[in-house]
Order: sequence, then C-alpha cells, then structure tokens
Amino acid sequence: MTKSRTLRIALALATAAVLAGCSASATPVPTKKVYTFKDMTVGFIQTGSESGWRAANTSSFNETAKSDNITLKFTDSQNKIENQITAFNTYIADPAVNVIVLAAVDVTGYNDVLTAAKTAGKVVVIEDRRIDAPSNLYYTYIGSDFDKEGNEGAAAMCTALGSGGKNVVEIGGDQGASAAIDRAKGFREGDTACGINILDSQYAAAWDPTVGKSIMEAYLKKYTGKINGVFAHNDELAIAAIQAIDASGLKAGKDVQVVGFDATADGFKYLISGEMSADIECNPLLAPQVFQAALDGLNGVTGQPTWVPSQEGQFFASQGADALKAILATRKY
Ligand code: GYE
Repeated sequence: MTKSRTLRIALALATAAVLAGCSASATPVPTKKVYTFKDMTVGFIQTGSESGWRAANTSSFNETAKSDNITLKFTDSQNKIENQITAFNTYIADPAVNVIVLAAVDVTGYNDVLTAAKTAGKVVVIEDRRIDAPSNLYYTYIGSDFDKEGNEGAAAMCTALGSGGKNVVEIGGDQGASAAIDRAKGFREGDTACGINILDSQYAAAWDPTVGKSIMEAYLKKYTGKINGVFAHNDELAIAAIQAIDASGLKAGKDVQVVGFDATADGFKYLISGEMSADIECNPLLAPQVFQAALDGLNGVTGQPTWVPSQEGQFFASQGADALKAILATRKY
C-alpha cells in the first residue's frame, strides 16, 4: 500500500474519531419515558351501583389499582349520562390524570368529550359496554359480546321450555345501554331455534329491579296462564320476576322458566334453588386487562385491537345444587 493511501486512511479514521467524540459531547438525544403503573392516574367513570355485577366491576378496579400502585379517581355517575360528561370534562382538565376509563351508561353521546380527551392527550379505554363512537377516539374497548350472550340466553330458554309452551315475556335493562340493546338483539336472533314467541317487552330504566318487579306483576295480570318463560336482562331483574311469579301462586322453575344474565352470587342462589333455569355469565373482573391496555397506550404501543371480548360461560339449574354450590365457592362475585 502506498504511503499517501495509508496517510489518507489514517486521516479518515482520525476525523471519524473526532466527530464521534464531538457527537458524544453534543446534547444527548432524550430517551423516551417508559411509563409504569405507578405513573398512572386514572379517572374512572363508573355507571353507578345498580347491580351485583356493577359492585364486582367497581371492586375489580379498586382492588387492582391498590395492588398495582395506580392512583384511581372514581366517579359514580348515578346512571345518568350527564354526570358522565361532567366527569369526563373534570378529568380532561385535571393535569394529574393521564388515563380515563369509561363504563358507559348509554351507547351514544360521548363523541365530543372523547375528542376533547384525545386533544388533551389522555389515553381513553372503554370498559364493560361498547359505545357507538369512532374507534380512533379511544385506545380500545374491553367488554362482553352481549349479542352472543343473548344468543346463549335464547338457546337456554329453548332448553328450559322443552316441549312446553313457547310464550316468553322480556324484562329489559336500561333501554339506552348497549348491554340491553345487544342482549335483546341476540336473544331474537336465537329465539327461532325453538319457535319462541315474545309476548311482550318492557324495559326497567337504570336496571331498577323495583321497576322490573312491577313489569312482571303487570305481565302476570295481562297474560294470566299464558306465560311460559321470562327473559330478564340481568340477575336482579330475573330475581324480581321470580319474586312476582312466586307471589302470584305460580312456581318459578316449574310453571315459568326464568333466564337471567351476569351469573352473580345472588343469581347462583336461584339456580341452586331451581327457581332460575339458566344464568348467562358476564365477566365484571376487567380491571387488570383495562389497566394493562391503558399502560400500553401511555407507552405508545400500537396495533391494539379495537375490541377485546371478555371470556365467560353459562350455568344451568340442571347442573344440580351440589355442583353449583361447588362452583359458587370458587367465584369472586
Ligand atoms: O349485566 C348489569 C349492569 O353492563 C354488563 O350492567 C353490564 C350490565 C350488567 O347494570 O347488571
């Protein structure tokens, strides 16, 4: 190798070393912050406290936030969407809050606050009930497939009715809630399997079991001797129907088959007694999934699915009291 080529290479190497040294002494490139749970302050907008399912859902968030060292700010919306909009605006304005979680009272009405939350850089996760809003306005939705639950409820009703009459009355949850809308839709998609005839359908605002009981009492007067089954949108409404049926002199589980949703501890009691024929499970223990999704959102993880469906089953009085008691002993709600 000639001397001049060696010199050129040596000069090039020296120049590179000097530049490397300069870049090392130049302003360091800021490293991206990696959030952990202790960095999360979550504004949790809950529907209210209308059922055992709701109590278990709230407990899931309180217990998981405590164990994961997450700061949780809680709003009980008293089942009013206007309270949820107010809470959204409060959390949007709160500089400490970096995550907002919504359990929606209604299926619509959130686009404006979702847009404002996005503009404010808050990560929003929808839990429990789906909403009709553009999916780019929230990070993800974690909740049940209520349409599938409705399908399962119809199949369970067909099994319970057997070869008997197929006249069924419906006691719905709050008419604005996707859980009620989709269970009703799913049940009607599945009720053709055995020719169920939905005699009547009424909705209990805010899922109020007192209203549910009055609806059933009115059905028993209007359709005396014609009701073979009750499709109730949650356990509290199913239990209210059973109480009205038993007070009328009929026997729930014998004269009238009742199908409920949620599979709460109270629902299990009526499966064990045989007064409820089937209970379609709806999983309320969503907080661990929700908080992990929110953390992913804070850390800029992309590719999150728009919807993460909950895993859940169904339970039947026909499983027998002993088997159901053993299952109940293993459940958290
Ligand atoms: O079935 C009912 C509660 O959204 C799945 O809301 C939830 C429903 C649940 O009021 O008990």
